[in-house]
Amino acid sequence: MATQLLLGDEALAQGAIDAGLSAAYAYPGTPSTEITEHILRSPEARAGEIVCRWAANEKTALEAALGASYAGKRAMASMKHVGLNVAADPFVNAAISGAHGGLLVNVADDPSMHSSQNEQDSRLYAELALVPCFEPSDQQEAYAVPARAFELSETYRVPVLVRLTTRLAHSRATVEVGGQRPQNPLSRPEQPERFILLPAIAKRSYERLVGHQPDFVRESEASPFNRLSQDGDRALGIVACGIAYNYLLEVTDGAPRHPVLKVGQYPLPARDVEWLVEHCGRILILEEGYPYVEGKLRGLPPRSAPAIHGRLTGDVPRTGELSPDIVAAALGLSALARRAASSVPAPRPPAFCPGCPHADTCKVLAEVLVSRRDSARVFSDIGCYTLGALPPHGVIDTCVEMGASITMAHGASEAGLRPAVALIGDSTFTHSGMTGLLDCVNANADVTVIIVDNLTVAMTGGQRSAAENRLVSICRGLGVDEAHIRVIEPHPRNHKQNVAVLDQEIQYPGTSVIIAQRECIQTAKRSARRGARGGQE
Ligand SMILES: Cc1ncc(C[n+]2csc(CCOP(=O)(O)OP(=O)(O)O)c2C)c(N)n1
Repeated sequence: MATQLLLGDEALAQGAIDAGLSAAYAYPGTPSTEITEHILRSPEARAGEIVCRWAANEKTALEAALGASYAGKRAMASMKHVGLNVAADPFVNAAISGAHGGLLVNVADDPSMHSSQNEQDSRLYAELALVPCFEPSDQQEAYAVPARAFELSETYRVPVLVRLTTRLAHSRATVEVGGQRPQNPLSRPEQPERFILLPAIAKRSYERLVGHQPDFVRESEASPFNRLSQDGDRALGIVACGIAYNYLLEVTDGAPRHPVLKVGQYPLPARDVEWLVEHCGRILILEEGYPYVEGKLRGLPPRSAPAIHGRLTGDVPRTGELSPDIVAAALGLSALARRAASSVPAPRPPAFCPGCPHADTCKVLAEVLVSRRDSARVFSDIGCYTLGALPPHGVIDTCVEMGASITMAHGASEAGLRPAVALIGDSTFTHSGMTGLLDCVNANADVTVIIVDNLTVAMTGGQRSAAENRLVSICRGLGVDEAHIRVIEPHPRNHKQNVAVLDQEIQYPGTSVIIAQRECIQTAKRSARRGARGGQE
């Protein structure tokens, strides 16, 4: 055994490597990105020839992992919570086809929306797909989960969801690591037809999956990630899920005064829940995300005895992430000594980096739209360029979810709202913008699409973009008229001519694409530094 100082994300990745992982696919997204970055940097992963790739989006990542699992290998796909919306189709259906080699779907949820547009709770997806879910409470458990999750996946031939939340994903602790399992050999599924989800086969497979539900409950009851302590004052019983258990230990100096059910594996361990309900006067539920366990325990109509307390009753705030202070308050303990106010940095509004090419594109947009502001709308997307919504630019009207810029502009234009402009990043375009552009071309929609191509996925730290230097040919291949695919360099020295190009294309009553290409100022600086150090960084 050795110890390493690891983020929760990294501990999960290292646990998977040590548990015989062969293939890892992912699309970046905070707070999940470091899972894949750890594998990309790992000497063991390199020595073991573990395939590790950024995919075009979460759906393609999960499907590639499913393919590796079909080939008998242990595989995983990693993403942020909203990424699972994109990958929901393969996720739910892979539960029916089943896995062959162990298959993990690692999802990092972002309660409090530190870098997301919602705080959806991935445990509901595990329930929707009828598959087990793990939720580690600390970095050591994040390391231990993959071995157990791969085992469960291979025993029952189902994908398994692993849920992290922001604070665990992004905080470091020492983790004991060691004991590498070999990778699986290449093999074919024993019943290959279960991967053909024609209705007759899918019905049988679905029955199989439903039939395993009691097994999953039994596995949860026997799991080392679930633990019931019956000690202490039974006036109150506590259910603490995932990182909430860690907070509970923190505020009680490791010795809670009441019985505690620690939950780290779902479905809920029914026997332990029953014990708590039968023996405790009241129950307090501590969980990050939705009041998921709380809703189950309250029942419908809500049970009157024992009373169930949590987010639904206001004992814990209904939204946002938990903290030790919130847990202490819910237990009626005095809040922990807060850090001196002066040591907490004042929040700063985000802004474009000095020299960012997106800022130049926003200036071009502002100038072209100034005389059309009453009618023109800019439908945008998620990425650094979304900062164009904020002062001093204020040129963006929408940002809903990845890919929604081109498609919303299409619908708005056909509804009569013109000029309709779509502003989308290069990675977002290949993630989920290309199909929307095809719709525009097929309808010859009056939409001007600006792809801000900074040659990287800047928002999440500068991963490689999926279609580096191939955007023109992709747009051509999707059928955009060659004469209306324009490439500009967003730079102050080109401002005037870029304004003229955008002005022309907005007047064109069909689908046009402007590719505004200049490298991200941050990746450019990094590669310049690397160059100066002879390639070392
Ligand atoms: C479904 C989903 N997956 C991942 C993310 C995280 N994310 C937000 S924007 C983005 C890509 C940004 O890259 P790009 O479009 O090239 O714009 P840039 O930040 O480089 O300007 C990613 C990965 C997300 N918000 N939603």
